[in-house]
Amino acid sequence: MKEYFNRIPRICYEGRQSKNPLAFKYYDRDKIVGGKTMKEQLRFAMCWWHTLCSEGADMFGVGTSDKRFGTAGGMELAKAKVYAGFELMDKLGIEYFCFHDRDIAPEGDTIAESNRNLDEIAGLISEQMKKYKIKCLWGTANLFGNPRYMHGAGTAPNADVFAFAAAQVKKALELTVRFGGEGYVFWGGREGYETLLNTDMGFELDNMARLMHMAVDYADKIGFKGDFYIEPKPKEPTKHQYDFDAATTIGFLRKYGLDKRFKLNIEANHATLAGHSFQHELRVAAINGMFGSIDANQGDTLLGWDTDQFPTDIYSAALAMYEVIKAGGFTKGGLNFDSKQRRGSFEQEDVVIAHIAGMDTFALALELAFKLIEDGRIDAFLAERYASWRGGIGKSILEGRESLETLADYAAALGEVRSNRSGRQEYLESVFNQVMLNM
Ligand code: XUL
Ligand code: CO
Repeated sequence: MKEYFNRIPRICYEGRQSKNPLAFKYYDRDKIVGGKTMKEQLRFAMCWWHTLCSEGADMFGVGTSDKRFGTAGGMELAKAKVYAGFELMDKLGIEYFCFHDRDIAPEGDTIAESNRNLDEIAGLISEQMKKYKIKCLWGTANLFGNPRYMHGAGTAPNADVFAFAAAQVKKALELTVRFGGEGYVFWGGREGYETLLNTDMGFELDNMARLMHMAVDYADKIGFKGDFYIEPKPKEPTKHQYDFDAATTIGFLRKYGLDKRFKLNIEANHATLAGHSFQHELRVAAINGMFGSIDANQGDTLLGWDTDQFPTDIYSAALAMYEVIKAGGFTKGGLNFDSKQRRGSFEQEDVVIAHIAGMDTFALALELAFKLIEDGRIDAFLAERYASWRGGIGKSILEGRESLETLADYAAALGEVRSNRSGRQEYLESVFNQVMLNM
């Protein structure tokens, strides 16, 4: 059988002293952390689109990485990607993958032809899943690449376009069920606007929800047992994406009665584009009972677009894992590397080194997050900070025994607030550093 990553051995854990670029320094898959193995806690997934399709093209030039896998293209290439992808996941010890319909098979001239292509490749993927014991984390439909989606898909002003989007979602759901996928993602794609002058925003949002309700109904019909997710993103490709951030998306889901069926897939770089931290978006999802999954990557703080870099920022990853643990850990979700190596990192080794860097970062982040919780100083500080709600007037407010009138009397009797305490931000940040550096 052809070996596609022929310069890449099986990637093993060698420990923190190792200087071997093709080895894990921190990701020790069977190590128990927080009562489960690292592998079970982190649930890493390879994303088909960047890892097997993106060649590093940008608006100034064509790609630099060769992702033709020795083929002339078309279905031959789609098949080669299946073999190459499973070989790569196996070598890296990644147990899940995520896909768009159009990543795995080329679009044909008709829906029937596109679906035949998908079925043929799905057969091959199912065979490889069995062979390597690799699973599907989630599937999705690419409702943004084809020119027909120039004005949106579920939010298109043209009903024919909506019908094409529905056809694609139907097939992508069937494929996800066929692969036993644990989730199905709606990322807004071109669901947004360039100018409100040509946009009926309320109607477009109604239609976006209509498409999602149809998806839920069909998923129930075909026995989909996974979670539905929306992946918030504020801009790019449209100037304003309707799923701007976690809070906006939750408002949308509640307005349209979709909140019981949907959770959020939080992507780090999308959070920063929205002007939030990764941790903030995870916290918003969690406090609303909608934390689901993560697209693991990072942006560049000096750039205003979605650079989708492999995550290497331990600080941000550790705070993210702290939120994940506090939210009860992953159930059906996981850490999908929606990340691509830089355009200049074009050699075969680079895609592997990039995944190693990302996996090591999250392994360290996982351990650090548990250490922070074990250390207890942050939780103790928080408990103390809100102590006034456990007795006295605070308790009475929480129990519903106070009103504006009674509180006005209470405040007047108090004269002034003398019980404020420091927020100790610098202390808490130094606790974080101390725990991290003493690990
Ligand atoms: C785009 C993005 C997508 C989704 C899946 O920014 O993140 O790749 O993750 O459609
Ligand atoms: Co993503």
